[in-house]
Amino acid sequence: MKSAAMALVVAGWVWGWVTAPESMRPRGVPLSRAALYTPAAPGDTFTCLDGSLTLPYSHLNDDYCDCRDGTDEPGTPACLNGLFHCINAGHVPQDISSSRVNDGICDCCDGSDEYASNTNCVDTCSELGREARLRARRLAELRAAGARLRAQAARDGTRLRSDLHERLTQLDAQRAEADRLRQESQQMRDDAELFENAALQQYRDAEDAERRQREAEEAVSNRNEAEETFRKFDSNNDGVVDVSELQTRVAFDKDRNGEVSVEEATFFLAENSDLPLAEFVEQAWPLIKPYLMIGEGVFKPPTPTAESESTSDSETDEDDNSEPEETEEEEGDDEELPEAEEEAPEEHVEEHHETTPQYDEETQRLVDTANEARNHFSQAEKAVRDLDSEIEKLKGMLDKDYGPQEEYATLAGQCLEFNDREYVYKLCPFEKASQHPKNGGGDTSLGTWGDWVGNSDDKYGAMLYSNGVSCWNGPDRSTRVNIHCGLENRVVSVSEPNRCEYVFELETPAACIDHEAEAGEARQHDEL
Ligand code: MAN
Repeated sequence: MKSAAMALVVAGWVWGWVTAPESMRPRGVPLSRAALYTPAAPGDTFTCLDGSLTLPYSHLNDDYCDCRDGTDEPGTPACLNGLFHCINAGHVPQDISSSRVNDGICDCCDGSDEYASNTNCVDTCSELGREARLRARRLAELRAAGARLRAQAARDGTRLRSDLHERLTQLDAQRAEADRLRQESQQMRDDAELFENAALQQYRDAEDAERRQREAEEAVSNRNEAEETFRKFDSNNDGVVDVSELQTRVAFDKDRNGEVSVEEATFFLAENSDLPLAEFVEQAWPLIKPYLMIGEGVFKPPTPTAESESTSDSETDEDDNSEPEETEEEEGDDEELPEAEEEAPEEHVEEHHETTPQYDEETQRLVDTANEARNHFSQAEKAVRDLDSEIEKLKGMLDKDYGPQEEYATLAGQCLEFNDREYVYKLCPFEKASQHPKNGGGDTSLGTWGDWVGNSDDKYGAMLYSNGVSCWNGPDRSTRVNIHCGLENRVVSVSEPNRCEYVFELETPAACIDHEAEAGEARQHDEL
């Protein structure tokens, strides 16, 4: 035994072995593989670990690369694809590319990679190991504390989901009942309207007859007025009204220049030089009447002064036909009459004030009943609509994935804010992300809830909110939310690594998994 150990120590000098008895291995080889590098008997050969070549042990770590996989030179930089293993006692062992061996840079915390360079590496493994263990302990404590909160969140989330289910069942039942009531009230409304319509028909008929009568009377009076006007305008009684007869009427001075031109008068004769009675009534009267009505003050001209002016027109017209324009000129009123050529004043429509007709008692009772039935029906319709929208909202909530144990469910309905220099960012989990400029302006949507997008072994490690407001000359805004274990639900940072692509870091107890406790539970389970 003793002599075998001696033989290895001697061989170490030859093959670049690390000679400390606790690490009997060729340099750069992990202890777990040391046996592969140890000859079982004198004369044994070494086979590259990929099996590609067999060589004498003396070729190991001789600074010449023999194996394709680089396994004959674990402790020298000879093979480009070789790996050098540092034990890093007191910290975590590490494999570095063998090209880094003796390159003057201390890569391993134990300095073992620089065994033949001028660089003097200090062994910092104990210190680094202590810090790493402290960090790991703190993280484990955080996870343990967070995991208790997570368990609570999972219980709350599970209850929330079952409450939502229960509520949905109730709502479905309420909707069925509401739908029944709607159909019933629709039927009642239709029935009531049948009676109402029948009763109202006699009133409608009477109203129609009254309207027709009124229209007929109006037509007669219009015609009488037209004929009367014709007789008045036909001052020489020759059976036609001509342009010169109209030129004496100030009402036809459309451009208000003090005289009625031939063009103006011709316009009112529907582009004729004269018209007999029948044609006058048919063609000229519709053009003339509105202007005479202005004269009579039936039309309200655009400005208050026009009224007095119209009055003077009409008086002049009534009194005599001689040069009435003077009056206007003298009054210095330059208000314009309507531009008849382009747009004649609209036919005056008498206002009929709609008054609710007085019905007989029975009809009134049927109208009241129908009104009440209509009200009932619209209330019943609204009840169904309200239930539908509540059901839809609830289904939307139930469709979402709140984590394997519903531990993220209590985050739904909350909104978390993060303030940076320019913006207040808001995250409403499972709903939306937004950005609000501090110097005023509205919210910008950075996306609405999309999906879980963590990596394959940690699906719940990140969320995506997409289809936000589109970026000028760029994509629609979107937000990735990376999730970390923390004792509170908190957005701890927001960044925009690419334009309009935001990254939120969210801490939440829902992400705290106590690996140690879980491993313990798994062990207990296995033992049972
Ligand atoms: C706004 C903000 C920014 C974004 C630009 C892109 O200013 O939404 O975050 O980068 O628009 O134009």
